[in-house]
Amino acid sequence: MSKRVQVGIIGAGPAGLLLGQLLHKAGIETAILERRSRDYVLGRIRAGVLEQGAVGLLEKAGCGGRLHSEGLVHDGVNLAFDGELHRIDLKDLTGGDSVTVYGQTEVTHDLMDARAQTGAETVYEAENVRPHAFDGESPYLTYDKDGQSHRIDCDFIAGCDGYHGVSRQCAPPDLLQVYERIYPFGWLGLLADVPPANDELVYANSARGFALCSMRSLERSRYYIQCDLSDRVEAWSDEAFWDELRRRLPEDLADSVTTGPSIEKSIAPLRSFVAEPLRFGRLFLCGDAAHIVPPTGAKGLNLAASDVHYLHEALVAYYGDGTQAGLDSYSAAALARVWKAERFSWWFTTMMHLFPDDGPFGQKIQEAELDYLVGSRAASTSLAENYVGLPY
Ligand code: FAS
Ligand code: PHB
Repeated sequence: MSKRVQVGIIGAGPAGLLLGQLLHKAGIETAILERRSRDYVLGRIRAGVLEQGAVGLLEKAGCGGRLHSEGLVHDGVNLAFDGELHRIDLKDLTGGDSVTVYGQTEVTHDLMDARAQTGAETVYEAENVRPHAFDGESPYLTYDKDGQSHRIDCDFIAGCDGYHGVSRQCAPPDLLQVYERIYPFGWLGLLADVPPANDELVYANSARGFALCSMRSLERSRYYIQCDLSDRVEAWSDEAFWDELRRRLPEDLADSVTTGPSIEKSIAPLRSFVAEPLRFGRLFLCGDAAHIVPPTGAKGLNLAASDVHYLHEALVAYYGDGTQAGLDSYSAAALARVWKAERFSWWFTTMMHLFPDDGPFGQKIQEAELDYLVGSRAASTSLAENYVGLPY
């Protein structure tokens, strides 16, 4: 079966769904092909913090309702080390900016519901999705569904299919340059229906390793502890998690942790990764398909949003008056912001985690960096402006 749309999108994660929604609002016809089921995509527990830029795009996509009624606006974030809590006043240091705590699951839910209302083509459980002929003027997508082969002709293809997707794999190897750093630890995350230990996020550097106190609402908490790459989630009972988490927090905060049964528990590896360029003819890479950051800086989902911003603007200009300028500058514009977020995420990860191989000198450097950071308005401002999100 064959069909034609203007933009074919691979992947129904935040990048694909947000791009589809913004293009729909601009009268541009899209089709989204997602290999998993709707419920599987919604079942993935991932990001929790939105920059103001991402909030603005979700409002533009018509998905600001629940975000504003249920999202939690945070004017500050906290660093814990040497038994003390140090607040970074995001709002004061950035002249009024903040972040919104609203889980990626909810973002995806809102975007899926909005997409469904448009009636635009969205195929879940699409198998063997592949982009074709994107080096020419007439690219197309093929996929299988219920034993039938399908083709979608389009003007452009957006590869929004994440780190393990097919798009980047189809890029000409001689044109693709990748940059990567693998961290020698992972994050063990736990989700529980218990009130958060603190009203704002707390990033903790302790002699036993990193910990993060986050949340999804005032009734649902999200915690992480740094773990070994050899760790298996089955080896961590809820009790063992809660005990280790509290050992890594200042005493007063540890006493404020409400424990309870986990509703999700998983281990994620940490890597920094960037693929360049983001354009191959009429195929554009967007979001995790193009780059990965360690979640320390809460940038992954937010970078997907800024890529979508640049690509959506470029496509609207192309279909508006035929200009190619935005399409031609997409890769450089998106990568300029990506690399700044990669730097911030690498810096924050390096400062907050235990690197046993760095020895006592490395530990002392971390202590000096943290001491300088909380004692210098200039250093705190740098953290704050990166955390709330640099301008698009
Ligand atoms: P996604 O990976 O979300 O979506 C890609 C979609 O494409 C998926 O639905 C996938 O099923 C689909 N797909 C893949 N291959 C396909 C194919 N061949 N055909 C069709 N569809 C295909 N970010 C943060 O900011 N904070 C965090 O705490 C955080 N935690 C994370 C934990 C984990 C385990 C992971 C993996 C990521 C985490 N991230 C976090 C980053 C994450 O939020 C991503 O940045 C975000 O999901 C990016 O969205 P997309 O680019 O849409 O990619
Ligand atoms: C989360 O709530 O999942 C979260 C928040 C901030 C981060 C990473 C993850 O930096």
